[in-house]
Amino acid sequence: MNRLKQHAALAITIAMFTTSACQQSREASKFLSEPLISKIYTADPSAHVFDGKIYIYPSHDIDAGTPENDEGAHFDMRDYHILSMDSVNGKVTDHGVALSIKDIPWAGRQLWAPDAAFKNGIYYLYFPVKDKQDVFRMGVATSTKPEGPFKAEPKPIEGSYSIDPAVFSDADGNSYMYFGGIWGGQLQRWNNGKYDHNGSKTDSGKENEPALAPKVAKMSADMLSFDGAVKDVVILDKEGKPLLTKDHDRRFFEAAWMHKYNGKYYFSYSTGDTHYLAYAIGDNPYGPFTYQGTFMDPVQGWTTHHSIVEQKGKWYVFYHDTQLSNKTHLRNVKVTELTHNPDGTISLIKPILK
Ligand code: FUB
Repeated sequence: MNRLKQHAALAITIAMFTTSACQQSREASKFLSEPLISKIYTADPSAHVFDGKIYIYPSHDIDAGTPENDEGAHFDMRDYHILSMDSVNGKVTDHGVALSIKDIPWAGRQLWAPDAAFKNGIYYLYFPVKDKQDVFRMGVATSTKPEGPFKAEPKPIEGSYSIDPAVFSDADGNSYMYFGGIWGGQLQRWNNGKYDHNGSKTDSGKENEPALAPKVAKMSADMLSFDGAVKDVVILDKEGKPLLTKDHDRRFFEAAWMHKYNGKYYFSYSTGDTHYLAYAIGDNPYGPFTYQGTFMDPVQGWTTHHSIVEQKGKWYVFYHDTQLSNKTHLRNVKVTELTHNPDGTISLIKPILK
């Protein structure tokens, strides 16, 4: 190659590199945060601090080739991987398969959003999966290590149904499971403890009635079953009236989470079809909770699901979007800081930068 050609080749290489670097930084700058891992797709991150370290219990999204339908059949997940990091911005470790659907004797299909808890030296992994009759139930699996592997109990938790378990342990040692999800999460098909296989696919039809309530159940001392009846989590507006079904911007859809801040109980959730993360505050784990507002604007992607956790005096929200794939069912988990204002409200987070 003569000198002129060498210069031209170098100029082209530099131009290509600069263009691609610019594109990447333009692309990256659209989002508030970057995916925590990119080797596998992950979603619905339930984060906990165990032994000072952050452990994330996410769904493991895969492209199973299952056609999309209104009931979320395309979210056809088969196992869980647990992620950990010493602190936010630290290296993220994927601990590999912690529990596989083939090792859950009663499971049919679709391992959806899990959560975890720790008590008396045992780690508990709670998970929703459809049973062999295609009804979502909650299972529990145990391990002596936060990252698993976990061994599933032979049967679902008695009295459990629907999706998205979030287990909150209070300072007095009592633990509670919050759960439920409408539409694909099947909550609208449950009435007085009975499931209607031909029930509605959505919550429409009762627009002026109180919205379907998420559920809460106290956990038994061994964390393997419910101690007593499942109760409604009542969410009221500031006038003390229940949120209505037609109030899609505010009513509960799925992705329950509970955290405690300054002695108050913060129940947070996704509004589903309107894609907000919202929160309501109460004085005890059962509520009622008073709706406060949204704390995260819609992410890229249809679903939005989060967890809120404190580490070293800072609060974080773990969430997901579809930055890596731009496909609804192939998501990636992210984290950003969350701020409680002096009056107890939570500052609004904008996950997409304008
Ligand atoms: O990951 C499957 C489902 O999508 C979850 O259970 C919902 O919360 C939504 O994120």
